[in-house]
Amino acid sequence: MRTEHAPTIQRADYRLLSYTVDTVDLHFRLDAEATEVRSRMLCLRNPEAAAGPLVLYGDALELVSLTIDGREPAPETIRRSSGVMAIEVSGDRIEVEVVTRINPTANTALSGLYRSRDGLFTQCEAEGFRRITWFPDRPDVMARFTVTLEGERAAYPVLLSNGNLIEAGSLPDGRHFARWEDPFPKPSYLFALVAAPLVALERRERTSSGREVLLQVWVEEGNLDRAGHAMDSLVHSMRWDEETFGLELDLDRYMIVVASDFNMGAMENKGLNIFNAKYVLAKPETATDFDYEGVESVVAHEYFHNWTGNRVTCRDWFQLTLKEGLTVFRDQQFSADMLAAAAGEAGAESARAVQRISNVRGLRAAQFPEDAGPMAHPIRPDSYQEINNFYTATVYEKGAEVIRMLHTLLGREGFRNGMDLYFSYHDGQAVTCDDFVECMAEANGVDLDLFMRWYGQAGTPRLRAEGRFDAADGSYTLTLSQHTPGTPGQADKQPLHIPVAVGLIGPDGKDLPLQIEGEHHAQLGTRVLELKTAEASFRFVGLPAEPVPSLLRGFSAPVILELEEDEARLAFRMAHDSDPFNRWDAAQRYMERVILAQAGEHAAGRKMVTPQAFGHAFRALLVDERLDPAYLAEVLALPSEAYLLDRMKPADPAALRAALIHLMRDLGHAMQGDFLSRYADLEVPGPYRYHPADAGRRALRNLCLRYMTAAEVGIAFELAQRQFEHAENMTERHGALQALTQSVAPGRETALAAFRTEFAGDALVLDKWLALQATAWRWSETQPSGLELVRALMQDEAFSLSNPNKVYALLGGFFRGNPGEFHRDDGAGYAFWADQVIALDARNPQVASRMARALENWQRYTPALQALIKAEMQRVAACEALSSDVREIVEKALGD
Ligand code: B3K
Ligand code: ZN
Repeated sequence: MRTEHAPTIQRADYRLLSYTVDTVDLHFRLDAEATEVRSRMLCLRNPEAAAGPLVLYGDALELVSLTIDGREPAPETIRRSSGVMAIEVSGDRIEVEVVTRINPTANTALSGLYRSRDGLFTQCEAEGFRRITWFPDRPDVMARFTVTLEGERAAYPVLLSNGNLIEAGSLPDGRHFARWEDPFPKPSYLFALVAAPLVALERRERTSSGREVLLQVWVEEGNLDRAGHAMDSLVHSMRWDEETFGLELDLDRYMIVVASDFNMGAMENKGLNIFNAKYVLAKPETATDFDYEGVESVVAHEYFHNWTGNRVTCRDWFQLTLKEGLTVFRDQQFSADMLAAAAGEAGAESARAVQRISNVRGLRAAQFPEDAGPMAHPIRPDSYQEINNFYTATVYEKGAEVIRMLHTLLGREGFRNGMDLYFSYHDGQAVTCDDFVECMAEANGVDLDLFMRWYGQAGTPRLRAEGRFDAADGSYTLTLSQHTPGTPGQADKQPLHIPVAVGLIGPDGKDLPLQIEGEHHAQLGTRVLELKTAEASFRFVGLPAEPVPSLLRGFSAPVILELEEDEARLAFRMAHDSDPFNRWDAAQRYMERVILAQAGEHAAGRKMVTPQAFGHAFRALLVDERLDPAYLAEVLALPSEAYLLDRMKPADPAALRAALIHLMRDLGHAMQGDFLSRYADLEVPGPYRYHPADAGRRALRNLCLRYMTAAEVGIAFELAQRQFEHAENMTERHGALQALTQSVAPGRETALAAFRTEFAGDALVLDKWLALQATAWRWSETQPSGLELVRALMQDEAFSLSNPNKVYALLGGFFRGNPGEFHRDDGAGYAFWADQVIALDARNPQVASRMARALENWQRYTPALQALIKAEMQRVAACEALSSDVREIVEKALGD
């Protein structure tokens, strides 16, 4: 028998609770197998809500006792249904005491209180607090928390919770306690505790108003030398938020704690952020430049949540993008500013483009496919079965794009004024996306009603552009039209308010002055057109010659631009577009065209040939020493396979892989001299420092090496080998190992084995080792298939099904990062996928659901693959005890 469908929660069903919590006093008697939690709540009747019972939520709890105003409630006053307890109470103030018992070691879902290595950690967002105690576990219930932690001193020498430490001391029998008080009312999802043997890197800083704050990064003994970069990133984030938004740290103490087992990147618990080790620990020998960037941006993201998320939080989980879209936008701006500051004035524009490119790469690879599949949802969804499934690229990344559009439309100052108003109205409240956008509108005296459609409409809009030049009067008419394809449950779409940043390039490659008919003056450079209807035309006048349009500069809206451009135009923009983002995008479009054409040839059994003109355009950039290396590394890197598959109809992963291999080999071979000389020139002298300029050189140098080893250029294997052996930092080490792995290099296996031995005790580095192999292409028939390799690696001690990072590295790497190997035509990859999803679901539904999502877009593949995937998906769906997480995914994918 199958389990029931999980109930669907509707946004429209939101109701205020009749009783909320004013204060809560928690007492934990910590034990790895049996922790006792006593919660005393002062609950208040909400005068604005309809009369009703006290509602508490609980999940996987052993209830020890429950009293209301000191008495056990009569059984007939309690109604219980799955996970909800409704108690008939009377009075405006009631004291509720609940005692529960939980088993952190048995909690393999890593939600609630769980054990990781020698410590106890919590993860409460979205609904983990109800796995600790019965509570009105909703974000609109904001209470003041006091927390007492009690445990064995030897096992748990460090006891942390939110806010300020107000008392600590010894207890009999080798036990001790600590009492924490958080002065800010907060929703239960921001509660946290840590009890573990840890040590802290500490720093004292002054906030802009002169208050001294204590910053701590807590890590396992022996890892203090990897905590410095996270600390620096935290201080930079503090300064940035003070300078950019006038927002200051509000606590006396701010802690970051590392956990080795963690479902996602990190969590913004008030004053006590808990982080996946991957986003804290970094030292040159073990972390790549990319890891350093990741640490900086995740530390910033969680820090920025203190205002956008914690001080002002979400009324309900449908509003998730209120805090996530906004906070991603803030962390993206922060990273761009950090890169620009490091680059200096002359390099700032290109440095910012590098950041923008990486954001857009992410959006196109993850969010566009999501928005075109069975899980498509607006940034503010209307319904869900499992909220954990809605921490998506749409809510986060498209959500950030929506905020960015507001920033573009209102300007920096206008946006800041809107933010100021938002905090002045809503500090300390749980609010909605409408409240946010209304502040933006009010502060700027504009009407954003039409703009609100971005919050309710799913799917990636297509922006069509057509230009007509009239040589007789020197005018250029640009007609923009929009269309959004239907998505599940939302067939009809309305026109959206789309900012379109435009430039017109003259025949000499320089931007032309832009003057729209009726205007008195021309303006130089880019300007933003606003498309608010299904179609609109803009007539530019006074043009000396036919221009080449450069549209959607800086990716001014999260849309797919449909513009007819021949190869000559693409090459022209690749060489001249003054907007560095669009210059990159021209190269990507050209590559996409070449790759998809070649994949088509391959699928039809014809020979693949790289067009000469493309080679010329590519080479012109490769040898252009005026371009910043970090930027050039982005320009010369191929579009992601995920994005290309999304653009391919039907998606044929094997043909695509063949085309990619062919193109890399062709380019590497044809330009070997250029790759070689750039490789030689780009060497970074001196000891490692994490600096964008050095990182850019290393990135481009590693990319050159990859093209060369792919093409089996004689000296390349030797260079890669030498780099692997002599590198003193992980960026170069890893780059060399990747170049060896992604090729037929004879030293491949030996290098992998040496790396495995050298880093045998280092979980994070071993994750890289797993991921490199999971994502390896098959460069020759003599190499093992991806599936064989992944199966073998599952037996390696470096792997464990219970550690999320390992699952993401090996299984995630294979399912998502290696389509060419995963989508075998015998379907063995899919059978393996189903087995793993089922096995994982029994331990950790959130991790399982992420893996399950790797095949949700199965209907995009070739008919033969579709049939194979469907059968395996049905096998998963037929399992008796699936979590609501995985069930929602497979049922939506199957269209049930
Ligand atoms: N807010 C958390 C994400 C929680 C995910 C819960 N399944 C991290 C972040 O976005 O900063
Ligand atoms: Zn976040």
